[in-house]
Amino acid sequence: MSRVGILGAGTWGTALARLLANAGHDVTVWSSSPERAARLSAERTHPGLPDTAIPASIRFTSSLSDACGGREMIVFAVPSVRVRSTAALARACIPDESLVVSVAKGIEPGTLRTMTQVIGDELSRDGAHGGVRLVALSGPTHAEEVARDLPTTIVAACADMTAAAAVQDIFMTDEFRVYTNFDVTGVELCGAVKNIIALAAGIAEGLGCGDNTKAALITRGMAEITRLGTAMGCSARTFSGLAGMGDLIVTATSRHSRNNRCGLLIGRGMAPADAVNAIGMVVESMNALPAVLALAARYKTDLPIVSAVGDIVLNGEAPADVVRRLMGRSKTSESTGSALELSYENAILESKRGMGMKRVITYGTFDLLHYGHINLLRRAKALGDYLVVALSTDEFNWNEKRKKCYFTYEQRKSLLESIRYVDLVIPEENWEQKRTDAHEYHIDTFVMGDDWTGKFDFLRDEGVEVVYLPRTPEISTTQIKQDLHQK
Ligand code: C2G
Repeated sequence: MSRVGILGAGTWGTALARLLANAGHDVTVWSSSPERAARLSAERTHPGLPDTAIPASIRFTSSLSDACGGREMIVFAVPSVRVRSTAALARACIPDESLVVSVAKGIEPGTLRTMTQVIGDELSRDGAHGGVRLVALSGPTHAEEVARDLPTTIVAACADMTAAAAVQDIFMTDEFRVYTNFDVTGVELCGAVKNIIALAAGIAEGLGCGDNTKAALITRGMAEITRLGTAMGCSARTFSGLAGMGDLIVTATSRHSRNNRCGLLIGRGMAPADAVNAIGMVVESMNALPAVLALAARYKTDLPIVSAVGDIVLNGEAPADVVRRLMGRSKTSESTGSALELSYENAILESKRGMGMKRVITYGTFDLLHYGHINLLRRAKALGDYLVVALSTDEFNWNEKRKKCYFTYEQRKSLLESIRYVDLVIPEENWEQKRTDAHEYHIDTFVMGDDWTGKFDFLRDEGVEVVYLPRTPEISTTQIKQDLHQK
């Protein structure tokens, strides 16, 4: 039995509270409204779940310390636009070492951070929550169906798989099947962008389009989410999974979906703001849209359907005109070069893997390429047959290492690709991607210079050999800059 605090008494928070209480956990639900907490406590039904009885064991409160104090797991089930403020309010009450789960689906406008990143930002402000483990819980899960114990699946995502497994253990029931995934950013990105595709599907239906159009939007919408996610360093496999394809299907094809219903009203001619008011509840796609468009610009990724929704919702263009423009775009292919090359590469390597083909990966900035780098790459390649180099992007270098490179990412990439030891260069976008890369690229051996000794030993838990090689002592990019500066 676990003691759980659920922040947010909406339909999803209440449905999850019921699921956990019926599984024998001790559940307290927090609402920012004392009236709503009192009403739910007295009436034991939720307006959004009229046919569902709320178990007597669930306590409702408007006190965050009641909801969080002494809890092993805290679930953020508030709308995405309230996650940051709620995390700031709850920080003092959330125990360190607790599991903090986000079921909110969105990307924060401005910062473009995912919901677990937003919660992490706020909890880390006091420096006293280093032990908190942040997990995203997301998938094809209409609250109305979960509240009726209809068979449902969902993904618990965290770079720390023990945390994901702990959340899996708490939520798993005979009707609620939880899978784990490393790729927390990919899972959260799916949750945000699929709402926009669902809105598009509703708009199309409101215009009188049929199932063919809906299928096209789901399929091409999934391609857009995958394109953006892989550009961000997420695992392509995440997008064909439950949090991606699964959640998109259930959201784009169901009347339970507020995003879909809101799109229907817009397609029938209602102004977006009026459509949201008519739904009367949070329509997450409206909050996510500006942020996802900004992510697409940051990662230079073309998202035609998302952009079309932006033209309608943000620029006030007529849906019918936008659909015509979307359909009239220049011809293209379903198989993009990079995806084709990579899947081709992997197919070849998979076939050779049987002959013991070993794949090695290493990470770095590789600015002002010098013989110390070459020594590292040569020795790394000698440990296997295929060397992947994850090259730090300009953003990652500046945001995480405060390094300003002389050469841009594209210039450093082309230099690395010309080295005979290097077989593939991929972007290094964040510190967490090493786990997903190890699986995505079937890595056998991870290599770094010994200035990183011990920092990446966790990869051994993924069955990857970790090797730290002696640096070439007398040379470094910094040294080159200093020497040149003095001349
Ligand atoms: N290296 C080396 N000898 C040198 C300089 C660098 O062996 N004289 C190695 C480093 O140890 C590292 C690789 O070459 O393994 C790339 O070095 P950098 O570009 O400085 O990489 P760094 O900025 O340390 O980034 O996630 C890991 C980071 O991206 C590593």
